[in-house]
Amino acid sequence: MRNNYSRRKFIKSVGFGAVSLALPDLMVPSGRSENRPNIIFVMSDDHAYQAISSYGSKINKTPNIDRLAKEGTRFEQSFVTNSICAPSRAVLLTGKYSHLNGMIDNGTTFDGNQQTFTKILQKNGYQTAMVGKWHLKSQPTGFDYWNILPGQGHYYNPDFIEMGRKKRVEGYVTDLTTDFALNWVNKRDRNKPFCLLLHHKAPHRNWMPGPDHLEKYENTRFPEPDTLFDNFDGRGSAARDQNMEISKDMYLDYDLKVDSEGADKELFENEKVMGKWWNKVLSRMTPDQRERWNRSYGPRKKEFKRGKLEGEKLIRWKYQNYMRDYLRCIASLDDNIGRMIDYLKGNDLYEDTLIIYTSDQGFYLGEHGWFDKRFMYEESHRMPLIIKAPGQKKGKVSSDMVLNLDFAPTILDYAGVKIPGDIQGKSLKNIIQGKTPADWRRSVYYHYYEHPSPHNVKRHYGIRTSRYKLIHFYYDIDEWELYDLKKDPQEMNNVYNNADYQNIIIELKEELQKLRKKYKDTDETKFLPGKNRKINHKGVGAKITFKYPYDKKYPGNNPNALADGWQGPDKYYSGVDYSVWQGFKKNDLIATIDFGKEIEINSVSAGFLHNIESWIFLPDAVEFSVSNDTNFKSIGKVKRKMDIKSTLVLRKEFELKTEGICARYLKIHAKNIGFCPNWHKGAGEKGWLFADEIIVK
Ligand code: SGN
Ligand code: CA
Repeated sequence: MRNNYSRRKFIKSVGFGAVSLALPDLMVPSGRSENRPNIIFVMSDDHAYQAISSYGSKINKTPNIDRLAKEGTRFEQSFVTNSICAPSRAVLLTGKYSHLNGMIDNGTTFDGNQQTFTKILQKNGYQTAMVGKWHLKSQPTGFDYWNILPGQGHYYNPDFIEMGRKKRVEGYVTDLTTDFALNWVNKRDRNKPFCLLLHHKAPHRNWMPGPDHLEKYENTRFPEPDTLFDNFDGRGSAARDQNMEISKDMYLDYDLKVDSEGADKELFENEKVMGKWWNKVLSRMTPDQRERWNRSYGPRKKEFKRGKLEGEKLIRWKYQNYMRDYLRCIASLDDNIGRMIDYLKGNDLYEDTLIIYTSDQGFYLGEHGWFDKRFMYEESHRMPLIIKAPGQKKGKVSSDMVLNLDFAPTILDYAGVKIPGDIQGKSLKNIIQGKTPADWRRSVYYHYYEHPSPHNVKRHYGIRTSRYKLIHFYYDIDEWELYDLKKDPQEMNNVYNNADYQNIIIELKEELQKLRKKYKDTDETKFLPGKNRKINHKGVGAKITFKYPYDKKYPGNNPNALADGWQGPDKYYSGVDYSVWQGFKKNDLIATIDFGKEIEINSVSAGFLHNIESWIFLPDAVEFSVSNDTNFKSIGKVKRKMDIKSTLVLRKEFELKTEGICARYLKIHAKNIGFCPNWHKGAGEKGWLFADEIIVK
């Protein structure tokens, strides 16, 4: 098998192979002691509890994850505090809610100078490592060893950044992540206990199965969720307005693997396709991998073409194939968890290691017709959580309400380290030992911020008790929802306005306020995006002519938007109002500003937006020229100083001091990147330049 061959080659290249894996380390002290167990925290990405057999999955089997559940504790009421990737990871590291650790959405950058549990472990004699998906933008801190995927990472032949050095590695991401992690365990300092964070990319979108499972489930028909055809009657505008529907928000090529290469137009009519980026992803494969892939996915494309599917039939077809790919990714994940368990057993590490399995949050597998997460509704609010602690009673199931906030203190507790007072979570050790404290929490608090964003889930916060869920959607709407989970476990009926529930609502709102106070999340405005500002300057009211017109989609407030005094904000949390920005697609911004008469110019400055996730790039340079007739003379060029690859979202001023130049006309030339560069998701597609105001003083 070709795949095995290349994996063997890889294993050799990192100097560790199957042989050393199987050898028990009898000769060396394992470095652990009674009170200081080794710790392995395994986190997958978007693994729904509905797709784990010990959680009662109706669609797949996960024998290896189930092994952990059989010997450990499975948590049935485990919740995330903010259902999205990077924020969830920041909560794990800090044991604090997003508003305190600062990582409120995927667009933010994690401040690695703050306290994290791995830094505390290091100070207390642990060696620590982080392998796999990181997604926090800043470099990892608090680890003796790290080897991470940049950004979201790739499934095939991914790049890894090992202690700052990036290289592409041949193989499948789930196998490689396990290889790197176990390799580190194998080479660790055996005089110290260790803590390893093993973070899998799988089964994150776009669900690309590994070479071992490309045809699994090919003939399986998965039961459809009851709510696959939900029409959102009985819910508010947040549920209606999202963009995460299997029916309309999946790409036929990138998500559903109906290859767009050479596809006839008719085949893709009315369907979303990704095009170039999908081909770019495919092009990472070796010829062998590509051939295997094409062989496995050829029949799907043919079937799609033959079926001429529409309406409900098409949704059903998409659901089945979404499940096939998603569950194939999980099959590799489960295999690799088996490989990890076998390694630990073979090396006499299994019994005494604290092993945690979880996902960064839950996920929709067609419930409400959706994929993705973000909502405080059940499927994305709940996360799978299995903990196997040394010496615990086997096969325990806990229905205590726990949070990802509790991971850091639980690990510190098991490591015998004092839990700092500013950590907001609670250790789960007592629960695992069968002694749930009498005052254990009876409600959990939630807050989601990333809006607007591609999936368009509104900002909301709320409270969940074992029976009720109260949610407040805010910012651009003001809507409350209440669900009675006992009568309505699928959350189909918002009973907020039902007279029978008015007393419950009063109680829940009181409790919600208490939690907001307790967790210090009372400032409603802190993470709202900045507002557009009005600035007075000499250019306001000037007339502008363009060499290339701005794009109709982003006209700013008006045709003279670049000299109307309106400027975008400095704070770019999700939800910013983009109305003042004029957008130029592929073209440079070349504009002449006519002040109507000669004026004295002491400085000129132009503001540009940087948001590469939306394909908006700062210009390389901005040149200013002046004239009183038609002969423009350059007065200076301002170069971009920031790294164009930066994923920060911000506005940058390009400012030139001009010291008393007099002129009637000012010309500005800002150079657009043209086409998205090779390293970018939109590689080869037209890039954007966004300008808001040219300030003349
Ligand atoms: C990507 C995905 C989204 C997903 C976000 C966040 N789109 O943008 O579907 O919600 O990541 O996921 S894709 O077209 O790039 O696949 S997260 O796990 O990082 O939070
Ligand atoms: Ca303006």
